[in-house]
Amino acid sequence: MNRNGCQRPLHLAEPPLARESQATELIVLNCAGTGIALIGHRIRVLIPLTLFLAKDATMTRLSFLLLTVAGLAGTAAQADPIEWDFSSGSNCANISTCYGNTRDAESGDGIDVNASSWSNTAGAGNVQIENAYLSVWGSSGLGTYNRDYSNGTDAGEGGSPEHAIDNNGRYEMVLFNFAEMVELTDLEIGWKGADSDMTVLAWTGVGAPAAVTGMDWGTLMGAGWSLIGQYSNVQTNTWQNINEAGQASRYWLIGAYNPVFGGDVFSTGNDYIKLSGLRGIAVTVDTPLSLPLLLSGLLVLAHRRRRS
Ligand SMILES: [Ca+2]
Ligand SMILES: [Ca+2]
Ligand SMILES: [Ca+2]
Ligand SMILES: [Ca+2]
Repeated sequence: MNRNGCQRPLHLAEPPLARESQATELIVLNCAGTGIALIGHRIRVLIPLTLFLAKDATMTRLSFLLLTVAGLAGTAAQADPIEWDFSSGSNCANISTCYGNTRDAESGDGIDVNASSWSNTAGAGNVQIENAYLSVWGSSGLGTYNRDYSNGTDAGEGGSPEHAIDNNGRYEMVLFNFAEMVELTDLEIGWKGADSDMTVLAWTGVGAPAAVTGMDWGTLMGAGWSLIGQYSNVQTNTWQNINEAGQASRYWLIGAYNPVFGGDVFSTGNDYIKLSGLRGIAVTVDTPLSLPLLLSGLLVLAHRRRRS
C-alpha cells in the first residue's frame, strides 16, 4: 500500500507528448486515478481516461498533461452502435381512453427505452403541454393522436396525414426515456406526409427532467432542455444523422418541426412523420468527485501553501 492508501502504486509515465500541458499541481489522486488540480486559480477535475503523469514525480509534486473536463460529467466510453426499433405493437381501439400510454422499444441490447407522446392541447389557447396517444403503424413507426383529436378542435387529427407526428394544428413530440445515458446519432422515419421537417431536443439539466405537463414548448429551453438540431426534409427509411455535437442524455424529445426552439427556419408547409427507429451509442459517465475528496484537496493545498 502506498502513501495514498492505494493497494497498488500509481503508474508514472514518461513525460507526455509534445503537447505539454501547463505545469500544474496535483492535489489529490485517489486509487481510481481521479483527482483535482489547481491551474492558476482554477480547480479542474481529472478523470482517469485523461490523466498522464509526468516526471518531477514525487507524490507530492507532479506535473501532468491535463485534458479539460467539462463540469463534473465524464466522457463517453464508446461502444458499438445500438438500434431501437419502433415498428411493433397494436393500437388502442378507443383512443380517447388511451391518452398517456407508453411503449417500450425492441432493442435487444440491454438498454431499454420508454416512449410517450406529448402535445400542446391544454387550456383555452392550446399552449400548455399534456400527454397524447402514442400510436404505432407497423414498419412506418410511431405516430401521435393528440387530445384535441377527441374533441375535434385539431381538425384533421383523426385521419391521414395528421395521424402521424405532426405540427398541423398542434405541435407533437415523443419523449424517449432511456435506462442509461445514450448519445443518439441517427433517427429513421418510415413514413412522411407532404413535408418532413423535424426537431430534436435533449435534456441537459441536472438530474431528471420535471414532467412537461402544463409547461409550454418555449419554456422547455429554460428548464434544462436543449436544442440538438432542426432537420429538414427527413427522408423515409434512411438513417438521418442528428446530434452533430455528440450530446448524451437519458431523455430526448423528438417530433415535428417546431420553430419556437430556434435554429433553422423551415417554411415549406406542415410536417408529418412516423418515427420508426433510433440509433446511438451507450455512454458511460465517470463518477463525479465526492465533496469530501474536493475538500481534502483544498486542505492539502492550503497546508502546502503555508509551508512554501
Ligand atoms: Ca385543446
Ligand atoms: Ca398527430
Ligand atoms: Ca394535428
Ligand atoms: Ca415544414
